[in-house]
Amino acid sequence: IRLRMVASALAAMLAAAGAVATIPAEAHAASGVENEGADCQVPGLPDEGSLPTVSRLPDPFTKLDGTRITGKSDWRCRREEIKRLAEKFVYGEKPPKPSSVTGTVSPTGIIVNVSHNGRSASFSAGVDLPSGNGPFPAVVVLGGFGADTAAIKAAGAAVISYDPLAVGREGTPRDNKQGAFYTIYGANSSTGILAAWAWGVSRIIDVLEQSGGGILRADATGVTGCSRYGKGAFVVGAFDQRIALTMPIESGSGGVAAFRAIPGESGAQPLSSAYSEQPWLGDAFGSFTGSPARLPVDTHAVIGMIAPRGLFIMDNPHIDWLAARSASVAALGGAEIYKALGAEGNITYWSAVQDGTHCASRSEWRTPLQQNIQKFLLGTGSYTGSMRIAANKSGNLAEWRDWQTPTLGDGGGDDDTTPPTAPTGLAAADT
Ligand code: MCU
Repeated sequence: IRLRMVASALAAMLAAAGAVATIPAEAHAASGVENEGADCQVPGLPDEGSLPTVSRLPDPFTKLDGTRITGKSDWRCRREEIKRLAEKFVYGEKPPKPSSVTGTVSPTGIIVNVSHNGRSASFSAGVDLPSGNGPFPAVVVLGGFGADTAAIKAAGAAVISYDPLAVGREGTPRDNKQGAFYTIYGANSSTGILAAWAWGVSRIIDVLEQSGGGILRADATGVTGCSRYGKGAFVVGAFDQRIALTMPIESGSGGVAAFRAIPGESGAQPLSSAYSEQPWLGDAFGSFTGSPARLPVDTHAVIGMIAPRGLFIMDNPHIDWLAARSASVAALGGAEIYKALGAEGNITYWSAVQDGTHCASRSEWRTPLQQNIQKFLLGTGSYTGSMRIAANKSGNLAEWRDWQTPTLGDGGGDDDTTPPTAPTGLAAADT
């Protein structure tokens, strides 16, 4: 009976919220929580010294215990393993919500105040609403360039202008990192600034949730950015399951590009350069710049952390440095995870574009950008994702894997914990 009461209360809430219920289940794959797998029991992670060399993309479906997942619901805890491996060896740890997050949302801006363990920090972001009546979905735009903000607004989403450098600065040495994240977690934190930027976006979403959703909806957030901010957008989407749509642009090395593929891609930014140019990646990645084949995860698995949520990857095949062939390898590998989860239509990779200018405004992406916003943030339209890979920067997945994509059952396999609850705190509170 209590369950039924919860269900009807939930239905009433959804009806009151209006727009939520209109988003079809497949498209509205975003979660109500930052990390659905937080309660998964993950075996001990390997030590850096014991990692085997695996020259192809590691099998994303094989768990740390050596067995393969068998059901779609098993992805929840396999994703948690990938998350922890990616934190340990690639990005550094992204801590969960701090003990206090407060702030405000207005039609022109968002203020975020955070405190944790006796340390406090604040940062703000701009808000630019589309025409019409809210509450609106929003796309967080990292940095001030490369994203088609006019197209975002014309599609009916607000733009949240986020300056990542306020949360994780560039130009600092690794032992003296700066910005709101490091004010809280310490200047010698080993977490790289991409994960710090992701933490900042998660705190913005916390504030949206607390605001009551009158201006901006908290359940329909996208993220985008170009170049270094494309790397950031990718990590933001991977590490917060409340993000419904992730749209990295020309993200290159340290972004979508498969780490293993980069050394063999002529002209691509070397991993040592991506590691040293800025503290984008975590300090631990320094051990892998010359041996990415020892990494237990690659970026195809980070794409898998986003699955089955909306993902629209944009790349530029005209500048070798941007590593678009390696990104296509990751996208093709990651798309296998979307397929296994029955959500192949939720991923798009698009590098077939004319203009060679880095972070240019591109007419080819305008329509799919708006269709992705409609599908994942507004719940309208009938868009289906696809691979539009430039011929000169097209990787061959067959050369990069020795595993096959499983047919995952609809029920659970041997899920490691209780099944996921409905995307609301209500069901959990009922148990
Ligand atoms: C693709 O992103 C970076 C690239 O990794 C850097 O090497 C280069 O200096 O800057 C690019 C960028 O952020 O351009 C705006």
